Amino acid sequence: MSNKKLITAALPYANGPVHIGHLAGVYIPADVYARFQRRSGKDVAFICGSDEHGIPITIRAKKEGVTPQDIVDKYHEIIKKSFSDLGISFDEYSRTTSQNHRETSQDFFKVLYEKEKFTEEVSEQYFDEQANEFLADRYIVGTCPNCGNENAYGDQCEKCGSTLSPSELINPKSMLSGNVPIKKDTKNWYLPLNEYEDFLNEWIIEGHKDDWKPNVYGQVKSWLTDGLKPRAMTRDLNWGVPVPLPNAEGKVLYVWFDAPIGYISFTKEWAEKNGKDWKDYWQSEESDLVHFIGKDNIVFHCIIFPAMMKAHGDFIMPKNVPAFEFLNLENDKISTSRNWAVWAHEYVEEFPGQQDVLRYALLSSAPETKDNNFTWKDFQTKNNSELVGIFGNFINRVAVLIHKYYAGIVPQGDLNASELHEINKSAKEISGFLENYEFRNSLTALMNLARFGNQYLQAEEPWKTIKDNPEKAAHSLFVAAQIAVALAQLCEPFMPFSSQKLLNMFNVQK
Ligand code: B3M
Ligand code: ZN
Repeated sequence: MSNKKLITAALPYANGPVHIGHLAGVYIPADVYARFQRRSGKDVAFICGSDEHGIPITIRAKKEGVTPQDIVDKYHEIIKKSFSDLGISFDEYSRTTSQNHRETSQDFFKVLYEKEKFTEEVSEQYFDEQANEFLADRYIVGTCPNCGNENAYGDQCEKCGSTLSPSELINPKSMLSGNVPIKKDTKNWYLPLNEYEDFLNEWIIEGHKDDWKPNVYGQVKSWLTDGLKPRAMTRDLNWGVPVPLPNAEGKVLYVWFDAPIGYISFTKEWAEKNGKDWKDYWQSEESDLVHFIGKDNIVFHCIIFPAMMKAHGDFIMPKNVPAFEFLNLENDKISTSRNWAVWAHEYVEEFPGQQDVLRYALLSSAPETKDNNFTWKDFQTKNNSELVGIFGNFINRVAVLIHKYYAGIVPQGDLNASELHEINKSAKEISGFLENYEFRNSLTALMNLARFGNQYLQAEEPWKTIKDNPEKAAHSLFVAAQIAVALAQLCEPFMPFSSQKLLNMFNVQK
């Protein structure tokens, strides 16, 4: 088994803060997995950073009347702080506007270019003569051919939900100047994804039928069944990593070309600071690469980025891509534009010291296999009846009883076979589930150990036996303390803040 775990979490766009949907569907599960692997003695690199290029950034900048750089500077800091406040234990959290990332992604592009992996294609694109810019699909508005909505975008009509291309719009207008755009020829570099179909079929469809999640496997299969087409890896835009070729002025790398390379650039930054070699993680069969993402990113992580890495030739393929579905809030789709979300940075402010409650609540309703729902009522129930009522209650009873009868010193003892078995069984269950990306089940297994602890105390009744059978009472509380310590250790990936407090309280190590 490989000793290195290269764990990545999707790079959030630095065009707004992160919300509970992002946390439940990517960052908290990824963090649990990374912490669990570290506890298991693996050499972990847990890598993330802000995605600071692409249209989402420039649109936000236009809306706020500031530059794209202003936008990414602002949101990078907010996002980074929320992650650290919530205990997301990235080994590196960087950003795609770093100089190192620019060089790394340009070098990657040049390797593909020199190996003649790209095709050059000229196509007609809408161009705004007044703004002197080619228009990204999102920058064109017009009438939807399907429902007549006059404010449909070049890529989508938000009224009827249909996917569009700019040339389908009736009466297209540029959002930059309001003028009617002209069509103009432009040359871009394409990656012929169709040439990677055999490789992808063999690697994923044949090779990962049984170990990848059905939602991921199914999506990849349907893309491959439909057939892949060449996809432009460059864009006519003025925000992004410049295409490193002569005569490519005004062209940048497609954001989905540079962003996943961010995983590599950020690993380099981390490795340099820590005296490691990034290649041991990216270019060695001794390393397991795992991408945590949301379901809307599956095609990029299972088809496009692997095709890029295959074309390059030096990189390993991901072992798994555990993609999550979406989380709704109070039965309604989370929406940034409608401000329907629980924002991570606001939660941290409004519930100081309660990070583990959110981690617990979001994990237990993580959208693992289908979309799921978050409600405040449920959040409250999970806190009151599970965290406080079962877990906290057990720990508290153990601590109170040991203080009361033994002045706070755990009585000496030995675990008998069945007591030992019970604790080990929980530890095994938790790790079995986590190895399998079953986060909800692993959390249930953890809580079951606390439930067992409560039942054990109830059956043993040390508060009674202390009077006529003090030896039995001492044994019961010794066992209860072992369960409590096991809980303190085993809960670390899920609830790192509480774990630390409990470990201090029991004066033991991770
Ligand atoms: N920024 C998209 C998203 O947040 C994107 C992920 C990049 S991962 C390389 O959906
Ligand atoms: Zn429409």
